[in-house]
Amino acid sequence: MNKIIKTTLTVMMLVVALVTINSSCTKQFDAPPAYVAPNIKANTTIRQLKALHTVSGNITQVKTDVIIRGIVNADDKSGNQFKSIVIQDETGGILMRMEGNSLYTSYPIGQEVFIKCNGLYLGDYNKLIQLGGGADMTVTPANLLTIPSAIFNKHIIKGSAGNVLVPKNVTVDQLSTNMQDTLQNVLIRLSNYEFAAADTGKTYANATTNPPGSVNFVLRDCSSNSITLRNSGYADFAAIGVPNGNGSVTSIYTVFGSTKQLTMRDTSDFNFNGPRCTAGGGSGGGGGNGGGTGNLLNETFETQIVPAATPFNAIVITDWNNLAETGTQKYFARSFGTPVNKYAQLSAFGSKENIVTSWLVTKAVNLGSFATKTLNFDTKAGFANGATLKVLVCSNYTGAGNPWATGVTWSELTAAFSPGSAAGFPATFTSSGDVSLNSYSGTIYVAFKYEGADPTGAGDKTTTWQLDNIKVSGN
Ligand SMILES: [Ca+2]
Repeated sequence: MNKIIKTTLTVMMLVVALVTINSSCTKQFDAPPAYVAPNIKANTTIRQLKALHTVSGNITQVKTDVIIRGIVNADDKSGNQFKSIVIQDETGGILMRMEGNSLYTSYPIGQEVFIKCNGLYLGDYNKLIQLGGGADMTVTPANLLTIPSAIFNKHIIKGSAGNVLVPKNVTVDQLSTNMQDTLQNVLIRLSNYEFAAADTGKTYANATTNPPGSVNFVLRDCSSNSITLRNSGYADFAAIGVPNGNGSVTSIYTVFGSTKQLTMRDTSDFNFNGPRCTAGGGSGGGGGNGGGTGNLLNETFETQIVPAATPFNAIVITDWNNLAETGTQKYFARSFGTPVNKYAQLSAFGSKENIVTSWLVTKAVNLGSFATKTLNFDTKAGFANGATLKVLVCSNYTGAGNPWATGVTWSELTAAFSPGSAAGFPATFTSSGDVSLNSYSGTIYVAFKYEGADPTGAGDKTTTWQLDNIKVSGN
């Protein structure tokens, strides 16, 4: 009897050990502790707080227990924001001047924050209202100082992470330079805009000058509407060419005095891939792109929202398609590392689906009249056991509907893919190398097709593929 109990115990321990080994093999990251909401409530809206600041140039200290709540809509990750983050609630937005760099590691886009404003200072920079940590009254106009990092935790209480902000679709007429405008420092989207033809060969800012220089562009729509886009030379996208087409731009609406401005977060805020307003003008004779370098597509996934723990979000990018052909698996936005990098990830693991075939299809890419057209992307294959990722290109997809439908013709491209690691993840992403698109012209779509399997029993092909930095450039 004793022996039976002992044997049973041994078997049970073996089972426990096997389960532990199995889960430790497949668990890729330690789960963070469960989220507990802070015990704090806002008693004031951002609009009400901003209403306390009526005279441009004044700086006043908040001396009552005002608490606002907001979601971070822009951080300093790309470097286009400097020593600041921007938050918004349902009533408006406000910029917070904060000491230090890499603020995004604590206050990334999507982070909910409660601001205990008592003791902080309210001011403006050329009529854009800001919250700061002090005032330098020795200069004219007085200078609003940053909030010292030592008192971040006293004034900034973190709530939930990974909140998704939907940009407000607006027209430029709805934006005003009134200091109390409720759209200032709010995430907005303007449609049917483009860079001036003379600017299409330029980069987002001047990265190569010393010091790097900010650049102002005027974006125009096909009527006579326009708005200024101002980019910092310190932004990590400063050296990238601006997009040539026409489309929507998502940005933080800001003002500089009486100038209406956009502050972009990253290049993925631009979706300028449609035909330009005056197709016969700038591109007449096929020379519209001559001499310039075009950044036709550049997706870094950095504006995706990645919660600290499950459930993660499927990748959502305007005019992209993230679709499961067989099974139900989609590409998810995930992140890793310090500083954090975001990417698209898909694995058949845990799906229990016999066949997992999934597509991530880019928006339309207009190859224009460039002579040399190149695709680049990075991949990493973890826990590799046979699931494949292919890169495909198509000229007759419409951008909507099933890319695998009959009559939609995809061609597989030859590219370098991550060699993969069976035991975990390779340390680095593998560059695809320059994949030529020279045999294509006009509008194309690029697709990444995952093919795996997670059947009961043998035959697993559950490799976790990670995909980043999808770029099409013309020269
Ligand atoms: Ca990335």
